[in-house]
Amino acid sequence: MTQPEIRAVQGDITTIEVDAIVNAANNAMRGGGGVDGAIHRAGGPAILADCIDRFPDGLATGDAGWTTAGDLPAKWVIHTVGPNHAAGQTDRSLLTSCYRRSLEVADELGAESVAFPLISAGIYGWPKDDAIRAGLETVAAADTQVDTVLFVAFDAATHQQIEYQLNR
Ligand code: AR6
Repeated sequence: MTQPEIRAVQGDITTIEVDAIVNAANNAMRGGGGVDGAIHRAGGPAILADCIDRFPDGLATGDAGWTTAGDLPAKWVIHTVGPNHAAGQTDRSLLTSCYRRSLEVADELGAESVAFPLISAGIYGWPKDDAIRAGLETVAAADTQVDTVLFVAFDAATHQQIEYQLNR
């Protein structure tokens, strides 16, 4: 059993040079707002084309699947669908499943480094402190060949919150 090294970084996930970045997508997998919109904008149309091709029916909540990363520095985008807390999906196992399934997909790809955004913590309204805890504890307990996992926060305050939980 190997566990990855976990680090917190601040910035725009589309610029991070890792093997795979994770997208907080929706069930349809045809783009959206937040980090999803940023990834499709920065990666170009190849990502949407691959989503349509490989996921004609989209993805279930809690599941993950990969596409090309198009023009991004990463090799792959791993799309995962977090629970929409704001719409009443409060089953935490769906959120932890996103992290676990994303790392399983990373293992299928042979990705050694993976960057996650805070899944469900934006438009989907999962309370941020618990979204951080769910991500960190699931990755820390995962049995994966991935050796480095970055948690990417868009803003300084969130980055500090992640650092705090990581170091306690
Ligand atoms: N880099 C890193 N983090 C980011 C970036 C970025 N470029 N942009 C936003 N974040 P969200 P969700 C942070 O709303 O809550 C979309 O429409 C953001 O501050 O992107 O899972 C999808 O299509 C927050 O902490 O994802 C779905 O419909 C985190 O990423 C829905 O939103 C997640 O916020 C998914 O909502």
